[in-house]
Amino acid sequence: MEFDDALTSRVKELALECGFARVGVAPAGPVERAEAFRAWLASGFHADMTYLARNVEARFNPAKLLDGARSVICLAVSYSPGRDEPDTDAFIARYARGRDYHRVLKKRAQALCDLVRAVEASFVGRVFVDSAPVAERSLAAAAGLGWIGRNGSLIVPGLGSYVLLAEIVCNLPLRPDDSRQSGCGDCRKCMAACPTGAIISEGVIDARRCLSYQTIENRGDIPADLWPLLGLCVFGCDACQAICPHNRRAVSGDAELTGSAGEKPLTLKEILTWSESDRDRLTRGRALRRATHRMFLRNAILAAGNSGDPSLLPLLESHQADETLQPYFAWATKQILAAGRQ
Ligand code: B12
Repeated sequence: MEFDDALTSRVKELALECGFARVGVAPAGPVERAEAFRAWLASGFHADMTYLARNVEARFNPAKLLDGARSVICLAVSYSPGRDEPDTDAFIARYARGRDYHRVLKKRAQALCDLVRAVEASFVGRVFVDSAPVAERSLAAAAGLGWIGRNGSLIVPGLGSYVLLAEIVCNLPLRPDDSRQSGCGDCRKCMAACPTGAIISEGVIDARRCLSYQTIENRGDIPADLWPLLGLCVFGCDACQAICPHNRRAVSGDAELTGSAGEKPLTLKEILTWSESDRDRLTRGRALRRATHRMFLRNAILAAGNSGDPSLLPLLESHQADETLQPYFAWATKQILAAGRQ
């Protein structure tokens, strides 16, 4: 295939102008790893995220997502705090502390499409941000943005793994980048740091044990054996990323995503007193919105139990009457009372 090197360089310059920290190109053809993905599904590691089992072929072949597709422009933005941030007693995963990344990245990618079209009128492209069956990490790795770490995340040299991904599948003949070697070396800190042992082998996560799945995706009940392991997690978990040496060295990321643009950190006291409309108002425009009011309460009650903080007991009691939260309430109360006796 003939590639247009001048156009490739111009597209990459424009991507940086649109606010992306990294850009790379992958060919719009079959991506290796479809078999590993199928094996992951067959093991049941996807829990109840049954949508992942649909359209596996398209997920690993972006050519199926656009007629005439030739290239995938892979884009990354950093949300790294760039320092050790003090956490409150309600742990919110870093990716969800700022504005909703789907919106932020989509807007920037659409602006990039407009600029590319102005340079090359024949451009046709489709933007994806976690919005369709697209193997985003595999594509980003194929486009040389970084490597897949033992924690399963894409690690970008200089940025670490606190990055979010977007793609533009397009018809332009862009030159693909080379993929990179892993930079994890012998380090296995992430595997040891996972509170639930969810990293069952290198880069393979059993979502059923992952606290990110349990607190953000699981709309039913969290298995009781995980309650004490949840720690203070109310929305997601960063244990396998916070320990990563590549994140300790990373520079700070985008203010829109890190929450440094003005979002106030949440506390257990606040969440435990939220009404449905408080939750609605305070999660608007944020990735936090994915959890329902009941999920926030369920998670905050468990975190309160793990905090051992007696000042939270009266707030817990206000949820006693909710039948669906009753087992969590009973357990958390017992934990706090037991902590007080020690
Ligand atoms: C389902 C999902 C989850 C699930 C399952 C996670 C998992 N590890 O599979 C849950 C809810 C647990 C989850 C958690 C998180 N998620 Co999530 N999630 C997704 C989603 C929608 C699909 C991922 C998927 O298909 N998983 C199944 C596994 C088997 O596939 P995979 O992770 O892509 O793994 C493949 C690659 O690693 C590849 N591979 C491995 N080695 C190599 C080597 C080479 C050379 C190549 C080419 C490929 C390759 O093979 C694997 C199998 O096919 C993607 C968005 C998307 N459409 O891709 C976001 C996504 C992966 N999530 C993201 C984030 C931010 C998170 C959290 C950090 C959020 C949090 N803090 O709570 C955690 C991290 C947990 C972890 N350690 O993985 C980001 C990750 C960015 C990054 N730096 O990697 C994504 C890409 C969203 C985005 N648009 O930015 N997530």
